[in-house]
This record gives sequence, structure tokens and C-alpha cells, in this order.
Amino acid sequence: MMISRILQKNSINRLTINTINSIKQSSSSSYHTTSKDEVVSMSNIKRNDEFSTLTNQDIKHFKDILGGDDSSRMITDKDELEGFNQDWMKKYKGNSSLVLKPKTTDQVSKILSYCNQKKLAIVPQGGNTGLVGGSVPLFDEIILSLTNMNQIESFDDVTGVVTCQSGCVLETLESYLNAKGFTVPLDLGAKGSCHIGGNAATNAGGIRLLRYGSMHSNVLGIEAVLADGTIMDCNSTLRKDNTGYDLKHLFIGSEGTLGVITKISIITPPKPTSVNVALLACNDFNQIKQILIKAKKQLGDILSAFEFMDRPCIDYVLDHQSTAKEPFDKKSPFYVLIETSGFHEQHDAEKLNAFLENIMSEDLVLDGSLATDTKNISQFWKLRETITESLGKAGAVYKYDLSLPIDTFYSIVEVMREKLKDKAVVTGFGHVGDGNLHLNISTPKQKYSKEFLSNIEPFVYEYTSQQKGSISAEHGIGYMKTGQLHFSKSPASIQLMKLIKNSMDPNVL
Ligand code: 2HG
Ligand code: ZN
Repeated sequence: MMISRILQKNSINRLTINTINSIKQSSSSSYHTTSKDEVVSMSNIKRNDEFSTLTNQDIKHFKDILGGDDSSRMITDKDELEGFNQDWMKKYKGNSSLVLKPKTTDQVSKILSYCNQKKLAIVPQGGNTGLVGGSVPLFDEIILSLTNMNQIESFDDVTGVVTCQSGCVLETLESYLNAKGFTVPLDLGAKGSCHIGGNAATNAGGIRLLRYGSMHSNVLGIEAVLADGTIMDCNSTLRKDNTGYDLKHLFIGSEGTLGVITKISIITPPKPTSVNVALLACNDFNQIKQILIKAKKQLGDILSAFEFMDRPCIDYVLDHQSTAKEPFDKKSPFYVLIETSGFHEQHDAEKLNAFLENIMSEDLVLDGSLATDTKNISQFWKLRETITESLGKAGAVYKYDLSLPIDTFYSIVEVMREKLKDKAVVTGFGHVGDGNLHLNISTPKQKYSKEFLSNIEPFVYEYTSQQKGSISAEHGIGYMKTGQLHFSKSPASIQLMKLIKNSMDPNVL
């Protein structure tokens, strides 16, 4: 029935759970910048007419499965469909006429089994916060929203393992765990909207990866429904289980191409009780590199985030966030945000202070400020976490999420500045502690344009490939990078992925 955009570019039919990764969506902020056109016209791929078109009889069948057709179970209203058909950047847009909102794994299984038999294309959708067009239809695929699958099922305070349905919002899960003295080992700007199932499906990274590792390290079990409706129960809560292939890992980061994740078990750590954040101003990227080396050695186990942003990022935040403040008296080319989290206030503070004194004495920073209380900590984080939203408010942004070697980490930003001159504002920020650069090329007050895109692609991908980096560090492939996988994966790897995909979803056309 379904086909992955990763593996076969020219097909519409896919089983793609939301590419959820970033963009905080709080009720007070809106991400929808005005009047952007789709950067990628859908005309270069054709709807495959071997797939069926939805009929009233199909809708009736779904109504029977879901136990009714009120808007909490399915959506057919044109206006309501709008938000499901397009991504938050208004960059990718489909034309679905039906959203299904199951509540149980059994309902998901019945829906997929029916779609498989009838050759109806389907796209799973979580919080729809992705950045690569992975969670919206390309054509008229049915949207399978996981929103109603939001129950937290169990928590074990000895092992720290929490089990929940995949549509649980990350922030809701975090609040639930905080009340028990635990925390989700994942934190993203999009936590207010993204779903834990989407986080797993896209192997979301975020700001805690440095401390706790990726979803591959923290997910113990997954229940997923395959394209033919088979319920695959890999939802173990065991820390150790060495019986054959560890199949849950197939679903993590597969962006829904192999199945719809319906349930998940995650091992969660105790919530740190002492948190400090330092904001530093630096003159060049080499200083950031030296500070990172020292932070790893001197802060060790209390280091929980190491983020950087260049000056243009700060300018965008100050322009678009009314409560953001210039952090220091003098502007600097670079800023580093270091977070420590631990359980011994005095010990953690001493460690951090010794580290800060050391980097100051070695002239690695121009200025610095330390926040130990919640209000100031969140002010510092705001400077980092609202960059994406602020860039989005300015106009069309071309986003590249790259893993690069630390020695050449920032060069691509400089190369692109040189290449584009005054045609765009080139910014760099991201999870430098994890070797992950977010290269954002902003064209204020402009719409997405294919012509402009040709100044950037395939150059950025070729450059990344030459550096032996990754063209997608954490945002996934989605629609955006379907044809670019070869820049980061060998032909043999792509071939094996196709084999896996085809064996799990034989209706690939
Ligand atoms: C972040 O780290 C997100 O803030 C978004 O991954 C990055 O907007 C981006 O390019
Ligand atoms: Zn990121």
C-alpha cells in the first residue's frame, strides 16, 4: 500500500508519521508567517493513479471503525482540514479531504488494513511541527492523526520506565513525569505540540541529546502497526533483551515509512534538582571549540546542554520577540549557552564557577553571565529557543540541519555568506556539543522561490558530503530530502533500506 519518500521519490503513497522535531508552539505564539508559496512545486512529481480515490463508501467504513463521524473522530470540513494539510512553515501543502482520529491501536490496525486492501494512500500525522515536509499529504492522501491517542498508561518509579500512547504531547509527558520527580530524556523547542510518537519516528534530537543520548538510547519498546494492519508488539519495558534483532530500532527514525507507532516505552532519568545556565559571548568559532573541549572535561556529568548561536540569530530574536533583551553591553559575533544539571547545588555551582574562571583567564570569552534562578534561566533559553520562530516571522527561510566535523563546523556559514552576498542573511546556530549545525538562510519579506533555491542546493549537500557530514542530523528526510539520501548513505545502504521497506510493505509500486 505505502511507499517511502526516502526510497522512492515518484510515489505519493507513504506511511509517514510526522517529522516532528522543533518549533515551540505555545498558545501565545503563532508560527504562521504570511503568504509563503510552496518552495517545491508538486508538479515535478505526479500522483500515482494506481492508488484509489476516496469514496463515500470508504468514509462510511471509517465511520464504522471509529464509532461515529463527529469532528473528534474524523474531519471532512474544508476549513478545518486546512491546518492538517499544510506544515507550520506553510512550505508544504497537500489536498486531503479526510482526517481520521483513532483512539486505539485496534482502530489504527483496522484503518491500515482497509487502506491496504483498497489501495488508499495515507499519511500519519502527529503534532505537525516538522521542518522537512514529512507530516503533510503531497496529494489527496488520508491523514491519520494520532492526536486522540494521548493516554499515559503506566510508570514504574523503580526503573523509571513510562509507557504511553504515541499521541502524547511531549510537554504533557514532561509535566506528568516532573510530578513524580522524573524527566523525559528529550527536550525540544516544539515540546508544546510535538508528539512522543513523532519524536521516536523521527529520532528527534534536541537540546538534551548531549546528556542523555538519542531516542535509540532511551526507547525500550515500541508498538507499531504495519501497512497491512498487523500489530507489531515490540513494546518491551526491559533494559536488557538480547533475543534476536532489536526490531524497535527499525521504527525509530524511519519517519513512519515502516509502520505507524502507536505505543512507546521510554526509560526516564530522575529530574535534576540544581540547574545553572551560563551565557557567554565569543569572538570567533575557535573559541567555542576550545570552550567545548574544556566543558566536556571540567563539567563532565553535569553538562546538559552546549548550544551556540551567531549574532544574526540574536538580531532576529530581538526584532521579533518583544520580551527578549540584548544579553550584554557590547554585541559579539558568537554566543554560547551552557547548561549544567545535577543534584548537588553547591558542588555543581563550584564546578561551574571553576570552569568559568578558567575559560575567562584563558581569554576564551568576551563576556559572560550566569543564571541560577528559573526566571533568568528561561530568559537565556528564550534567546536560543525562539530563533526558529523569529526567523520564520521575517520571511522565507531555507533550512539545513547538518552534522559536520568540529574543525570545519562553521565554515559552511561563511562560504554561503560569500556566495549569496546581500541576497540573504545567512545564520548558524545549534547543538554544537553534538556536532549539529542549523544553517538557516533567511530572505526577509520574500516568498520561497525555486530560483533562489538553486543558489543553495545541491551545493550545501555536496559540501556536507565532502566533509563526510550528514545532510540530516536530526530533522529527518521527509519530502524535502527524499532525493538527497545518497549524499550521506552508500548505494549498498540505500539498497538494504529498500529491501527492508519492501518486505514490510510489499505494495510498493
Ligand atoms: C532547533 O534546534 C531546531 O531549534 C530547529 O532543531 C532548527 O530552525 C532550525 O533550523
Ligand atoms: Zn535542533
